[in-house]
Amino acid sequence: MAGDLAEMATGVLEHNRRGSWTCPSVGIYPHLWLWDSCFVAIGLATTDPQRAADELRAALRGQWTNGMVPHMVFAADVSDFGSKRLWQSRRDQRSPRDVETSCITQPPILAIAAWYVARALDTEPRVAFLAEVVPKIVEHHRWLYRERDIEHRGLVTLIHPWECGLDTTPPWMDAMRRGPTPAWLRIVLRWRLTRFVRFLRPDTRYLPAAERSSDDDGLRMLMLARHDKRYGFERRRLPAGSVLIEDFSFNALLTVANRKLEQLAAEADVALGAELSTSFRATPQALEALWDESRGQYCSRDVTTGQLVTDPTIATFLGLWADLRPDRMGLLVDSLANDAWSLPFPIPSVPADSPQFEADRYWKGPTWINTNWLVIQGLREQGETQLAADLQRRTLDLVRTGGCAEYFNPLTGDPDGAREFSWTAALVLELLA
Ligand code: 9WN
Repeated sequence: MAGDLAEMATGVLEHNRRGSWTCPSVGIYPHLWLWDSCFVAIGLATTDPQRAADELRAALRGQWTNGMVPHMVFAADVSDFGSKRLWQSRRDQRSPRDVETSCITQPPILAIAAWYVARALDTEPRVAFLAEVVPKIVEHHRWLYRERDIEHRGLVTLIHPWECGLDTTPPWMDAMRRGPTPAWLRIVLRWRLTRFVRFLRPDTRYLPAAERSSDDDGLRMLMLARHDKRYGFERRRLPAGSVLIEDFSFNALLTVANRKLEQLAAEADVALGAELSTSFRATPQALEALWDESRGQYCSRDVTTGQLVTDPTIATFLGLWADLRPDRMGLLVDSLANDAWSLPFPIPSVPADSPQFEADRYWKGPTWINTNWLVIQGLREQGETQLAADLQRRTLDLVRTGGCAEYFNPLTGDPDGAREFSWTAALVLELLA
């Protein structure tokens, strides 16, 4: 049985392979996405470490001279006029000259992926790999703290939901609704005219609209990207009132990545410097300020209002791997057993008792394999080996039945979204190993 699953997963990664890197899914996602390629590398490390190393090298080809690693690197042979035109990365002198990229980032899991890959490589290629990638990843973390933690609070601020990876997650959609909305957009939204421009959306050409972001959320995200573009996608230049979020899941993953990077940097003999080390130490402590006592969960903070955005989401459980305050880690583990989280096919991206819960819609309820994988690592970190093993078994069963889908209905286990999705396949390989 495990053999069949591994074969299926390997087949998906082969199908989505684009030379030295892997796209998330042929058709709907034809380019390189940062955290997707990191998950792909983590999975491939168990079967083909050299290809895994190349996957990370390909993601780093997009790195800007200021250290930023963009969330997308465009495939040269795919004409995607709308998307490339949105970013126009080459207009910024700091972007790479040989590839086009987006101008924002994505969850900072490069160091985590590099750690898994390094562990799998033999000594000689490992030394060469670390010498090549560690200085680049260090520069990426330096950029995160220099350009996105400008108040030195220890938390990175995101400027667009696409940066958090959980794109349409309720806290971000709420924050966008509060953000500046041009008069014409208010009219379009009020009169529900967005459905008339659905034909402009590439994703609904491939998948049912009910499984994707709503037209309203989609248009707001596009308009926010255009707003950010006016200010060069630079957090420092964005005017007051812009959508700015200290995102919990991003910063929790950053904490894990910082720890991995410290290990890799020591091995590769790369100095982090006092300033970066100070920032690394500040983040876990700063994350505690995002704890919402009344609901017993971690939340993101809206930098503009200073308020926590308290809609419950899967993000809180990513704190387990960050290994924050022990009493709070215990509460998180306990709440996984609550009825709203403990659905037949866990873990939903939004709990079932939330008014925003929609079982088939993107990041508003479905179960995703990458977040399950991250929670499994967190449960292991907390010494909850039995719970981790149980979630691992249920995650593998879900894919065994439903295939390597992008996400799954947490009530029925039915597959949703793209059907041959790379990070689902890759993380299955990692879980099987
Ligand atoms: C925008 C590729 C990416 C993932 C994100 C997921 C989705 C893009 C989109 O697909 O985002 O970046 O087109 O909606 O939300 O996590 O990296 O798989």
